[in-house]
Amino acid sequence: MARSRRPRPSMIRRVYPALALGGFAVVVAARAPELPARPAKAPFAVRYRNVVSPDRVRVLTVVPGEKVTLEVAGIASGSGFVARPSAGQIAPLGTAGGRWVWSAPLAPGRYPIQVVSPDGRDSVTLQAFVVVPLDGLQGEVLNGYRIGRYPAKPRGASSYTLPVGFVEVTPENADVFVSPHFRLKQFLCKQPAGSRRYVVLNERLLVTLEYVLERVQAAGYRATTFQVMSGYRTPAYNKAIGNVKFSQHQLGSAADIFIDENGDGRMDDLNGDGRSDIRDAEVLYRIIDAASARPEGQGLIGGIGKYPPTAAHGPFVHVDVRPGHARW
Ligand SMILES: [Ca+2]
Ligand SMILES: [Ca+2]
Ligand SMILES: [Zn+2]
Repeated sequence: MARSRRPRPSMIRRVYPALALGGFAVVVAARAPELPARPAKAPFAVRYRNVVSPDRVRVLTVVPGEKVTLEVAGIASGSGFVARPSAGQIAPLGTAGGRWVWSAPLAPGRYPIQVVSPDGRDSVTLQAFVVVPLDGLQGEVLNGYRIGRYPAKPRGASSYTLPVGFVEVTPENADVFVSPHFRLKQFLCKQPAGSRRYVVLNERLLVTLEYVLERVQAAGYRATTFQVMSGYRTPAYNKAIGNVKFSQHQLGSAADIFIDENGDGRMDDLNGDGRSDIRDAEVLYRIIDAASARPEGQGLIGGIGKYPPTAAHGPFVHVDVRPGHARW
């Protein structure tokens, strides 16, 4: 089966010569000039809750005043590591180093925390967001943004847990990276909105998307990121489009994705047959399914579904981080 292998000549990195800053030539990737030049992963991991990953940018959502344990992992000793919060209080845990409790501020907003290696050369940024708690939702609207009503948890459904709250998306924070290859705004619900918008983000979903992207690249396909056709869906929007009542999208735990390196807004021709159809979604689906079975993929991938194109959209793959295993 023919594949679009990387690198292809079209993926040329442009060099802007005269931008010499103190003698350094500035090199940027043509399609994503804002991405940092250094690798997406740090030589150490940071753990909080049930999330552990060396991604240099991570998302952390907390309720106002919440205390979260942060821990350096994946190396022999956490001694000498420093955690620098932009707000809130940080206190070391134990004497071995590399463990802290962060007490989040009370006001909703973004409060990045840097975890820096002993030599100061490596760091991981936790994009911490204090959310507007779910119980701050009065009726079905939050500050003019229509949320709708979360269905009560069905009995015995472990895969459905109500979100703790909402991240406010503003013009100032919409473009921030919540993982090395994904921005906050990519997960917004596709519903009409005024200036104040809200999103629910599952921290593990970002780790999963980064892992899947890595596996796609390892399989020889060109993918600098995924296009997120649908990330978070408010219950109001989910109902309006007639989706299942307990959709993982309402929890910020699912993304409908496709690869679009040629920028035509549609899944690329991954199997090289000259068409963009369900077979290309199947290529991506199989990679994600295989990724879920690998040791490092344990617990990262819950549901995977593949979808053919319609008049409204091209082919895509749904991936979510529900507990357990679902395939369709
Ligand atoms: Ca395309
Ligand atoms: Ca194809
Ligand atoms: Zn979906």
